[in-house]
Amino acid sequence: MKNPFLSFSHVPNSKGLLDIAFKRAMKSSAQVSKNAPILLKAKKKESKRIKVAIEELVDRILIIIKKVPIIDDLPDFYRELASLLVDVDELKLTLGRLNGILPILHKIGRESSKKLSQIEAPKDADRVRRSAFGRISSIIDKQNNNLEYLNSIRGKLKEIPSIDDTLHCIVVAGYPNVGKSSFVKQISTNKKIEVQEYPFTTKKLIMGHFDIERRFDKIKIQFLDTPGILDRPMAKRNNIELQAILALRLISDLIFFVFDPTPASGYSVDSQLDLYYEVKNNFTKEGEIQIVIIFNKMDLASSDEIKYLRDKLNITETEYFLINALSGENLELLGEFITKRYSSSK
Ligand SMILES: Nc1nc2c(ncn2[C@@H]2O[C@H](COP(=O)(O)OP(=O)(O)OP(=O)(O)O)[C@@H](O)[C@H]2O)c(=O)[nH]1
Ligand SMILES: [Mg+2]
Repeated sequence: MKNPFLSFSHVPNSKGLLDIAFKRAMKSSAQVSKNAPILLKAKKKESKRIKVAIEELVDRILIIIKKVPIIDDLPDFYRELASLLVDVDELKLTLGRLNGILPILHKIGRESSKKLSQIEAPKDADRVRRSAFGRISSIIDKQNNNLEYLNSIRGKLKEIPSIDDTLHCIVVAGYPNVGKSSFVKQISTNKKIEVQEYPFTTKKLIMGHFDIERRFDKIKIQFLDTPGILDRPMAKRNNIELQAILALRLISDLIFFVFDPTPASGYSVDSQLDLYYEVKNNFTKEGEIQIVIIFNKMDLASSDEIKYLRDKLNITETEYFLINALSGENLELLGEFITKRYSSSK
């Protein structure tokens, strides 16, 4: 399913809303016969302006509210990810506060109509309209923080990758700084992925694709780059690490676990091993989901470092891939592995 937050469009601030509403109001024209008394003309003109301004604001606010997906109704992945990225209770309260001003706007409309019906001089109609616009402005201005808040969370939610659940999804996980992003960037179509020499460069889930060419068609495989995870209790993990956990738990159908056998990442091999076992024990659905072991940074790794990791994992030469994610060395072996594994699927 496509990221449901893509329909959550830009939210204008209070000034933007008021500018549009008042501009439309001032351009509106009331239907009144040419020969009508000046007082009646003035009343109709200003009454129409107030009505148009209020209708415009109510419509726009309702659109803003409707475009925010109802998080509780979303599929697990999007619902849980949204809860990691934003405070869902605060979002609900914000929408409630915005919704709460609608009856107040309607009330201003009714009160202004009553005042207009009581005036005796045409110039008083203008005064009533100005006072109504003043009250409207102050109510909308008080919502500015709420409008800006919606816009800020929109920025975070629209960056959630769209996961196509009709396609396979390989989740690439491991410790920070081991080369996960370098690997996904190298093997997938997504060349915009950021790679840096410091840990926690990746702060969100990022999608790349890998195409398996068949005789008559192509199969698209999704590759999900994830933030690094530290070996620590789940309750201590931050919302960045938890996004990776969420991807492992809910959308992987194959896990690529990347190790850095060298000291380059700044994290010990033993901590990486502890994380590996945690992932293996918790996210493979009792063997249903395979973990592919990748030793990265082969250009830096000594044979002792590789042997140490291999012995600790108790695996043979054929049970892991040794790669250089920067140069792409040996990546074709992984490409062949993926092709072999998935080429017979739909
Ligand atoms: N020498 C060498 N450096 C590598 C290799 N792969 C990645 N690097 C470097 O390792 C550093 C981290 O790479 P990233 O791809 O950002 O690592 P990451 O695992 O995505 O890191 P986080 O997003 O912070 O978790 C960068 O400086 C890369 O240039 C490799 O195979 N060899
Ligand atoms: Mg990264």
